[in-house]
Amino acid sequence: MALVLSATQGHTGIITLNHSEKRNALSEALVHELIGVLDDFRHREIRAVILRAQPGIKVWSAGHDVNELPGRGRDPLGWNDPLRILIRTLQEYPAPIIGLIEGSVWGGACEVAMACDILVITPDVSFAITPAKMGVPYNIGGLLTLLNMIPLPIVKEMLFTAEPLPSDQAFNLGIVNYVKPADEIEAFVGNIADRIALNSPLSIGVMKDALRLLSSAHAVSPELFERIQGMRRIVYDSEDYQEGIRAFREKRKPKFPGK
Ligand code: KGJ
Repeated sequence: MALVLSATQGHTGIITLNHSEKRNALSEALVHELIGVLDDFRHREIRAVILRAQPGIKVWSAGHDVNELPGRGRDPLGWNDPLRILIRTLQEYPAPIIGLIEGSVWGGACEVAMACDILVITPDVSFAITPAKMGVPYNIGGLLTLLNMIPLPIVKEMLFTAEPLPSDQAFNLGIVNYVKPADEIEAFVGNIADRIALNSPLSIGVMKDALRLLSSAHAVSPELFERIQGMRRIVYDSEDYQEGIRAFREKRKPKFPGK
């Protein structure tokens, strides 16, 4: 069974996450299929992409596949981690990606949403960024994706509490473009994609890339980078990290020793 479905309508490509049994967790296999579809769309010069889950779903995506997080002592979100590869692919994709979101969005899937160019959600959507529930030190690039979309006090609250941000707050803060009822969202998003497809794909592609480069133009010196990586290492070497992953697998609440 395909973990990801794809379809095209004129110049628009539609990607549907299709692994609801595992709540669309971003496993290596699912990410691989998703990137394969984006490659195909790129060759077919698709001008707008809609990224969605099955209609009416309760969980849009449960985030990183926790069972694929590495054991203690290895960076859980290193350069070649599937989530990292997916985020870069979405950000570097040469046409706009519209996130059509229903249901709850968890952990790394929040970053996937924030890596989309335009977000349209239903009122039942919530975004919970949960590395603190797993003892995971989120990575620098990932924090920057979040910081580019979410005001700092809200990012802090989301990261520290790991609790869901509701749709109305996400809309009021400008994190999402529109909130639409479930029975209207598909037509609404399709219409945005159609309007984008009438414009110059070259102009849009260059502006998207320029915005990506400008918004990632933070001055991170090698020293600062290495310092943050060193701090992160303390976390993924810790008992907290082991306990977080163990607790998820054992379907219980974690008890973090804080070391
Ligand atoms: N990874 C792997 N498997 C998952 C994940 C996941 N993230 N989420 C759910 N699953 C699997 C469960 O283990 C079940 O497998 C199945 O999907 C249904 O889940 O036991 P199995 O059937 O073999 P469940 O929990 O029974 O479904 P619901 O009761 O509907 O609850 C849905 C929830 C999304 C609320 C729940 O599954 C959940 O809390 N999942 C984890 C959400 C989360 O915290 N994700 C963040 C992962 N971390 C990150 O993304 C990152 C980058 N991080 O830094 O931490």
